[in-house]
Amino acid sequence: QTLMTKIFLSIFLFLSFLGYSQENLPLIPIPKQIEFVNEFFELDKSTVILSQDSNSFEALFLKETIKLKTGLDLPIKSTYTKGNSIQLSIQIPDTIGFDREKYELSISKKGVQLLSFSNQGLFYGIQTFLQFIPFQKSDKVKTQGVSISDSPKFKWRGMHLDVSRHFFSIDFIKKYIDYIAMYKMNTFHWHLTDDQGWRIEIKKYPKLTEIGAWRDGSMVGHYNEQRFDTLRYSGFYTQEEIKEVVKYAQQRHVTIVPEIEMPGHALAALASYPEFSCTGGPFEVAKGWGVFEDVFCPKDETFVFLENILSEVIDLFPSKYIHIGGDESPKVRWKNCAHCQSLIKKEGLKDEHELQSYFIQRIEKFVNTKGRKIMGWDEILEGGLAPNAAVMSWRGTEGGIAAAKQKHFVVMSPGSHCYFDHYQGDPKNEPLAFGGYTPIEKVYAFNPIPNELSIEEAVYILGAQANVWTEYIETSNHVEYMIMPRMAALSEVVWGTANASDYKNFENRLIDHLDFYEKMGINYSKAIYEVTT
Ligand code: TNX
Repeated sequence: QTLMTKIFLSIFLFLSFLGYSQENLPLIPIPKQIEFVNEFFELDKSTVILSQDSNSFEALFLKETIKLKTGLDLPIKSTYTKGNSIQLSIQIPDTIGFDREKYELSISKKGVQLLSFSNQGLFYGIQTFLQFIPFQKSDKVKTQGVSISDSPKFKWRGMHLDVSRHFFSIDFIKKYIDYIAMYKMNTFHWHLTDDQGWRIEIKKYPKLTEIGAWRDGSMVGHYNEQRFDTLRYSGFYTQEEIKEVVKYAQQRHVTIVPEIEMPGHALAALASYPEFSCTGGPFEVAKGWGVFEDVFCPKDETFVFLENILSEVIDLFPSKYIHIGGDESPKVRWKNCAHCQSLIKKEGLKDEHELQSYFIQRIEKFVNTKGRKIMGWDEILEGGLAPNAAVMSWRGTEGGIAAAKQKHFVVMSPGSHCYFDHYQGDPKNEPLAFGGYTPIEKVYAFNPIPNELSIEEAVYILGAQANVWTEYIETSNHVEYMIMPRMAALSEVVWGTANASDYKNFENRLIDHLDFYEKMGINYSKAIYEVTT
């Protein structure tokens, strides 16, 4: 061979190798590091799943999903057998502060090796490996050789769901958790209470669900039309059901953060126990959407009531954070309440905003005594942030920026990029939505760390989440439509590998996911195919 042929040959090999690019792999979120190996792994009925613990959830999950997608029913074994295998191994970390979410996946002719420091990392590696396997009955599946090293950028990779405006069954909540886990997200923010319905059983206060979980009609059509139906509407989760869901989520490495709204968005609670309002009521569970003037009154009895509720909530949910709401709480009742005004004087407060801050701080103290932390919507900044509170920034990123500068932890969830109740396509082709326009490209372009923050301040940004308010979303089918495929885009943002300038690359990888939704019977929006003008 002459030198020239050698050079030509290597250029040719190099170019054909470039043909394997990220876009050919249907991986979402795309891993941090991928190296292509020029060989294939063949999965067939002789393949064995090797797991130190053959009863681990991770091994079973891998087995069941391979079976669902291909029909192949692979055995799980705990000791090495010769031949073709998918090996799951947990490594003992030799450093403190190791990354439990990190994993390494190598796929080669010889087999599949998955390595992590924890079951959580293994689970993410499994999710990645499963994306290599087409959803197609087959007794031989060829997968591209790769060597992947991967870990997420953000700790909080969340999805929220409002179950007050409309109620969703436990079975659907489990599916929702499956979707979160499938995209390696790790937080489910469960918005359990609001004006239109109280959805969690509290043993000490049974009227919360006997009365508060029901309403005598619902708004229909757009808010501006002010039309209502007269159907009784209800739904709530028993504590037994909640325990079951918490366990289900734990297996899938999803933390559930419950939200109990206060002092506003409290009409369902006040309809059940009007004595905790400033006027004494009576009240009705709200039928329409919006913001209501009757809120919890900052009386000692109200704090006892809320603390008893929070105690039961804390016993059910092991999450570090308990979300206490704090958003959209009108101050007019407090302005006209003698008790509130004398409390303002007694505590040396300036106004009702500082009274709200006093309210949240008092709740924070209680939650902290239980070893937990509070998180609230960005309104909790007004009148002074409670000392240990984390902020969820929804009215843009400004609240989050202010909180991070005060060294408080932040989850970014701005209406501009993270509201999945907004339209994702041209409103004339879409079901009625709250308003706003948040197409998938916009979600994909979101950066949870605003330029205004220094490197030291940016450390306080825990991550981001999408919110799904359900005023206009009545069915689980419609919830799926609103989140899919936008949450795929968000998952790559919070995993930290989204490249907004190469949206096309993401879109190419998404095609296989749409096919997966199709085969799984998951509803999704086709707005992505819309020609934008
Ligand atoms: C504002 S976002 C709310 C919700 C509504 C939502 C509609 C937030 C903290 N509060 O109560 O459902 O707008 O998008």
